[in-house]
Formats: sequence, structure tokens, C-alpha cells
Amino acid sequence: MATAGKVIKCKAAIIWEAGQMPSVEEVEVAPPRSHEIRVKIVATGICRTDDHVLKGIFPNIDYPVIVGHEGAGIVESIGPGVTSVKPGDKVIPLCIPQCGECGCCLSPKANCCLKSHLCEPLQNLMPDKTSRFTCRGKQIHHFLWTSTFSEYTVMPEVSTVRIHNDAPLNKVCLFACGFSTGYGAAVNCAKVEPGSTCAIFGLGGVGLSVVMGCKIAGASRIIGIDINKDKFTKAKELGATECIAPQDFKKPMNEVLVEMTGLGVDYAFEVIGSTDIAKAALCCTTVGWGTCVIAGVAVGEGGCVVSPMDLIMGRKTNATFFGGWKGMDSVPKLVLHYMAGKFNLDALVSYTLPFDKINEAFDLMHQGESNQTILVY
Ligand code: PAD
Ligand code: ZN
Ligand code: ZN
Repeated sequence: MATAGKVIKCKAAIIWEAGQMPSVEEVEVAPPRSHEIRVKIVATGICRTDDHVLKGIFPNIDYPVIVGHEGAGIVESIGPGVTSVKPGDKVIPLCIPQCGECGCCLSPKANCCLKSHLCEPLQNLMPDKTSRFTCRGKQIHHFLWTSTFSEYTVMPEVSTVRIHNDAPLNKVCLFACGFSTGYGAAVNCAKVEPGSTCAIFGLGGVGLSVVMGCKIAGASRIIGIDINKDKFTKAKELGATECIAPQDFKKPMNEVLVEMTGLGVDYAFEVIGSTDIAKAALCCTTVGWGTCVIAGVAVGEGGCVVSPMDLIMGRKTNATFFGGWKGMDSVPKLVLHYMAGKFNLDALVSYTLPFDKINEAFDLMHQGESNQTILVY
């Protein structure tokens, strides 16, 4: 392309300081270096994890920063050594890379690549500790090596996966985080079985994706729990058999769920980001084999105190990053399954807005008005 090897000027949403809303400005995006790919982002969702950076509660973030990780786009140019994609390919950014060489990538049991930006020392620059973004002469930091809140972004090759070229980017961007996390929490981490009973704490975009995963896995009872009753209609549309709100009960929710189910649920999911709810999710599972999966990111909270007595009778607890998927191997297949009609991603999308309305999209999230908002460039 004509832009290859040149600096591209485009719009991006910059968070200049923790606690500030993003400001849409012109940035310069440098060409990709060795084993890097420059991508024109076409659509991006916004995720609670982006919001954690906005609020200043995501650990070890240097500002100013361009966040965003739930994107999909088209390769504009590639740096030296890149072999997996070419300009014009449709791609999805991977918020957890798959280098294919580290101990976790080589093990079928793990998806937490050890060459990730999340490994020590945690940092939000490119792997070579430099940035491809500048604005008014100032270096701007990356986030998760994805930074999809920029019309053009640069990502390492290990964080970029090619998808089918007929995939609708304004929908499949949700495979970059929310849907994959929730669906994978149910089918990979919990391994929900047909006929089982599930409880999902939190019915936002990720929690609704857990509901979809439990339904696809054949669960017979799917109980959604949320303080916002407006979430119940969509949850029932996607597979919840019952929905309950904590404020309607005097007892703690774990006791309510044990009473509702007799022994407790087979599988419980924490999809809010609260250590108290994680404890309730563990304690509402049945003694003997109940499994709790934590998907919520409880940043800024204290630890979760669990007595060995809560576990000694056979309950298990687990937590998931990106639903346990190895991104390179799994995301292209998930996209194909969507294209074949397996997942109703469209039902998760509450709003599609132009990128310039990013602050409106965050407001909708803060007000609990949206499940998933997609921004299009
Ligand atoms: P969201 O804010 O859209 O949904 C959270 C839901 O929880 C909302 O519907 C709230 O009304 C509800 N809620 C809040 N407090 C309570 C409460 N006390 N009791 C019951 N319901 C409550 O968020 P989301 O669905 O986008 O994300 C959920 C979490 O998952 C969040 O912590 C996010 O950071 C995390 C996440 N984890 C991963 C991962 O890889 N583990 C990936 C993406 C998101
Ligand atoms: Zn790896
Ligand atoms: Zn996310």
C-alpha cells in the first residue's frame, strides 16, 4: 500500500491521565518494525478492562495511553520477518499473544503465553520497550499490544491472527475479548456438561456470553444474577432459565442458590469483578464436585479469603483469562463457527456508534445501558 514504510496520521482516543475520559486527537503511527504488523482497525468494542485503565485501577499502566483490545481490522503493512499475514488480510488482535515457543504455548493445558506484556516486568510499550504512537511530540503508550482505539495500530505478529476474509469485522471484533472470554469460561474452564445447573453472577456482555456457553453445552438450568433487572430480558433470550436480583432477598445469594437447587449448583461463574461475589460463587456450588470459575477482573480489591473448609469437601475454583483459548489456534475457528450460525453475537450488541462517540459509549457502559457497544471508524 502507498502508506507502507511511512508515518500515518489518524485519529485515536488518548487517555492522558488516570481518571480522565479519552480525548479523540490526531496521532502519528510509525511503521511496523521487525515482526510487527500495522493494522487499520475497522471496528472495536469497549470492555470493562479498558475502563479499568480509564479509572486508573489497572496495575502498572503508564500514561498517556491508547487502550482498546476488542478490535478487528485489515493489515495495512508488515515489518521485516512477518510471515503469517500480508497487507489486505483481515485480522483480530489477541490480548494474550501466542508465541508458540514458550512453556505455556507448548502445553495444551495453558493459554497464558509467557512472552506476554502481562509477564514481569509488566509494561505497556511494544516488546522492544518503545512506542509506535506520538501525539504533539509526546510518546503515547500502548495497551495489551493491541491499542484498538486508534484507527491504525501496530501489533507484534504473535498478537495478531488472520481470520476469514468474508468475516464481518463489526461483529467478529467481539471474539477479541468479551464473547470468547465468557463462552470459553463455560466450555473450556468449567467444561459445563449436559443436564447441569449453572449460576452466572453478572449479566453484562461477558456474563451473557457465559449464558450462551452454558446453553450450547446443554445445561438444563441456567440462573442469571444481576442487580440490574434490565439485563434479564436479554439473558433469557440467550438461554437463562431464571434470573434473580440480590436486592429481592434478605439472605446472601449463595444461600439463596443452595435453597433453589437443593445441593447447590454444579457450575458458578463470577463475571463482575468482585472478590465478595467470587466467594459467594464458590459457596453456592454443590459440595462434592461444584466448580467456580472467576472471569471478573477484581482490580484494586483486597484478596479473596477462602477457608480450606470451603474446598475440602470437593468444591473447586478456577479463574480464566480470555476463556482459556489459545488465540492463534482458536479465534479463526470461532469466527468460522459464527459465520456458520453457531453464535448469536448480534444479540450482544446494544449499540453501534461512530468512533468519535467513544465517550458516549463509556457513559452507556457506566450507566449499565449497554451490553456491548461497537465503535466503527
Ligand atoms: P459489565 O459491567 O458490562 O457487566 C457486569 C454486570 O454485573 C452488570 O450487568 C452489573 O449490573 C452487574 N453487577 C454489578 N455488581 C453486581 C452485584 N453486586 N451483584 C450482581 N450483579 C452485579 O462488565 P463485562 O460483562 O464487560 O465484564 C465483566 C467482568 O469481566 C469485568 O470485571 C471485566 O473486567 C472482566 C473481564 N475479564 C476477562 C478475562 O479474560 N478474565 C475478559 C474481559 C472482561
Ligand atoms: Zn508463548
Ligand atoms: Zn476485554
